[in-house]
Amino acid sequence: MEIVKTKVAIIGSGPAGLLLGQLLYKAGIDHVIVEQRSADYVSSRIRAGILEQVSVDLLTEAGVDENLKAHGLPHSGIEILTQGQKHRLDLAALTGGKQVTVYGQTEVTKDLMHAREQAGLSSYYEAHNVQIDDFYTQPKVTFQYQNQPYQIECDFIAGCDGFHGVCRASVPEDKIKTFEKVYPFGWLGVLADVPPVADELIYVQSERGFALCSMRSETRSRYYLQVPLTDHVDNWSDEQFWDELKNRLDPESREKLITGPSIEKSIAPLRSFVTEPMRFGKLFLAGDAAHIVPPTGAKGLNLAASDIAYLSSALIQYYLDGSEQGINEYSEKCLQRVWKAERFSWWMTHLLHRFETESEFDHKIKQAELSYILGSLAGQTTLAENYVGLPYEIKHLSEFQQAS
Ligand code: RFL
Ligand code: PHB
Repeated sequence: MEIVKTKVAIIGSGPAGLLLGQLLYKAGIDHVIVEQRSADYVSSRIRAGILEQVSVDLLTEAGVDENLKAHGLPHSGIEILTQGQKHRLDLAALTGGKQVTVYGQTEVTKDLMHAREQAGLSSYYEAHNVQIDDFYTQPKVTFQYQNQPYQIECDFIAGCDGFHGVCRASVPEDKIKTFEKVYPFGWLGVLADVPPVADELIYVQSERGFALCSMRSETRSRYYLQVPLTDHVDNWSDEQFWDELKNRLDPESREKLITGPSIEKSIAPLRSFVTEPMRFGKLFLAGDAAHIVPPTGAKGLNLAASDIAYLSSALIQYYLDGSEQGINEYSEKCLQRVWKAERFSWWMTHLLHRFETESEFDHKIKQAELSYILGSLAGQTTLAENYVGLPYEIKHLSEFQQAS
């Protein structure tokens, strides 16, 4: 058996695990990443597209913002289409100048993997049968790598292994509580090399269900349709997808929509899910391993980033001056922000989707709520300040260094 000793073992090489690795590397903290999939698989997954300003700032601090600054598209507004009318929310004007950046999660992942490779840091891709043990005493991670058994002995384990990972599943049942809501529909997503229908994202509430017009660049579009949970991607030809999208759009957008062959098509179920607490002895959960939001508020990747901001800061504090304060506060601080993002994502999902079970009364109330939000400065501000991302404070590496 190969024995590896390190300070932090990171399980999962999604954006959460990679970003934590990069921030620990910057602080000179020894760590490894263990990932069950191949590097190619990880770097080609198509997922999120919107970064809050605080996430952009964190990627800048991690030193992986070169491509982001060159190719990310800053957006200062979004459109909401309801009852055939588009309404623009001027995010920047409503939030004192804040905006979001359109930059694919795929690109974030590639940038972080590239930085990791350049720095020559240890990653075990295609690790099989990953298991974590003794995280209340002396943490261990075991797995098979290139047909060899490995054991990592470490101070801490960072469970960044997503919703289906092994870390949350390893916590004793009496130490963990989960909260869940599953929605009766999914999002059918299509990626296509066609120019976006508009300069800004359009969130569409229609009698036929929700739709979203998003993008990855000026030449690559990402569109979504609300579909029943029972639907299957094979039921949707490209032509059927474009026809249904057109049916949910306003006449002007329908006219402007440029269609083309899909380069990716998939259905994602929608779920709200929170784990409490997010720390178990020397095991920390971060990102989708700890919580899931429906994608309507564009919060999943951004929450993963804010968890990592808190976790990296806590670990840096521990290794620089021996203080356990950040470690002890990790779960509570994360959960405060997580629940607010859960609430916002749930609310946006309710407001904009068609629920089969909703009565005519429920439907009318929802229309009235949307009409109120869009017609009121207070309503618009509430939506905008949640969408651009709620602020949070952490101590940065440079501040620790100045203090010591
Ligand atoms: P990930 O990305 O799932 O990465 C977890 C990694 O752990 C690995 N793993 C294991 N490794 C070792 N051993 C095991 N036993 C393991 N089990 C799993 C996995 O292979 C994987 O590599 O979690 P992470 O890092 O927490 O990142 C979270 C984000 O990926 C997620 O929240 C977002 O994609 C959500 N999301 C969005 N978030 C936003 O902020 N803005 C958006 O616009 C947005 N749009 C979306 C989204 C998610 C979507 N889908 C597909 C659910 C749109 C969609 C359609
Ligand atoms: C995306 O571009 O994939 C995207 C954008 C906004 C969302 C969800 C997904 O709310």
